[in-house]
Amino acid sequence: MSTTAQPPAPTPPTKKTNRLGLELITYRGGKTTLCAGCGHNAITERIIDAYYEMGVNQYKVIKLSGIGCSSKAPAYFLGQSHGFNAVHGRMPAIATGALLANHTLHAIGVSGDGDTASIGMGQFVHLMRRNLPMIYVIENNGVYGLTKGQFSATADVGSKLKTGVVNELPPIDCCILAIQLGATFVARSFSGDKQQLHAIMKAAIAHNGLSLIDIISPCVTFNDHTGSTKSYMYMKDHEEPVHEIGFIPYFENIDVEYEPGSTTQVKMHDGSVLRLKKLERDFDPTDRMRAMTTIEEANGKGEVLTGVLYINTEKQNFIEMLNLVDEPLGTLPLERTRPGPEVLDAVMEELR
Ligand SMILES: Cc1ncc(C[n+]2csc(CCOP(=O)(O)OP(=O)(O)O)c2C)c(N)n1
Ligand code: SF4
Ligand SMILES: [Mg+2]
Repeated sequence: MSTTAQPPAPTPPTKKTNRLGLELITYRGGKTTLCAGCGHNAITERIIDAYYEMGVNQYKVIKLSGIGCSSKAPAYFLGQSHGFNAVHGRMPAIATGALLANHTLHAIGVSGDGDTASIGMGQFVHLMRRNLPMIYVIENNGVYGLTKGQFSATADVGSKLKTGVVNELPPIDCCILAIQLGATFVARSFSGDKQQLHAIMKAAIAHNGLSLIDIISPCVTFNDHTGSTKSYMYMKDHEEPVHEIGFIPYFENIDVEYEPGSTTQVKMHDGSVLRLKKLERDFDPTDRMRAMTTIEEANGKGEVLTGVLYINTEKQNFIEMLNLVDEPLGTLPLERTRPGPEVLDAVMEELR
């Protein structure tokens, strides 16, 4: 029998977990069926990272979408959350109904530029106007990817399809529209800007109102060539971040040094802090009118302004405005939702 001492067994590396004790992998969904290199896949990764880092309880999340390659994305993240893949352009109505039935849920919608700015425009504008507390992501590639690359309503004037067709209609800027109509967190980013998009996603999770995030997300199959203004190359040359974004969730130590003169500090609803450090231009994301004109001016110069373009943490959201009871409406018993015969008799009496 050997008497040689055995070396201690190596301790297995401890797995990294979030504040709920969950690993990143648990925030994933099914395997993507989108094209390799599609910007939408990169956005999915940022959503997974953000929900993991924020320690969101997946069982309290509802994922919503319309129709399009982009609208398939919710199948690829938060595999344990509720989901509803709606009709083309009709996700806002489903989201509104779902949150009215249960306002304790956290909602994230993923849409495309076609799903939002063409067929879905009628629903989109009312969602913005209502400031429904949810995240609304537009995966914006300037084309209808799923139906083989026709121009969408966000395509820029002069942008060229592979076939040589040039777009002559002016684009709809969903960020300007959202700010004008009443959304309270409006951001633009680029699927290739990992750091910025990550910070924006986390801040949007903390926001207590409508968070509209318009993300330029190149379609590698139909709109990533020379002449397109929604390609990786174009965005590399034309993206203009307005600030450096720092986001400190409420459950982390907030006492980090910052330069007050050049940094706008916004306290979010849940106690998290958003720090926006100015870059070249003087941009104040709390000034609604200036935000709209600055985006418009940049558009005129062919620049794509990115960052948190507008934020308002004071305005009531739709659920608060309706003064709903605390419990989800969907869980109320019949006796609290159906008026009794005496109430109906009184109404009938009034109409007599
Ligand atoms: C009512 C209806 N009209 C038209 C279509 C066809 N259709 C499916 S996806 C789509 C556009 C998708 O474009 P977008 O929302 O930009 O998503 P992407 O595929 O580019 O991510 C269209 C027109 C449909 N499915 N339903
Ligand atoms: S067709 Fe375009 S938008 Fe659709 S998955 Fe492929 S690259 Fe993405
Ligand atoms: Mg599209």
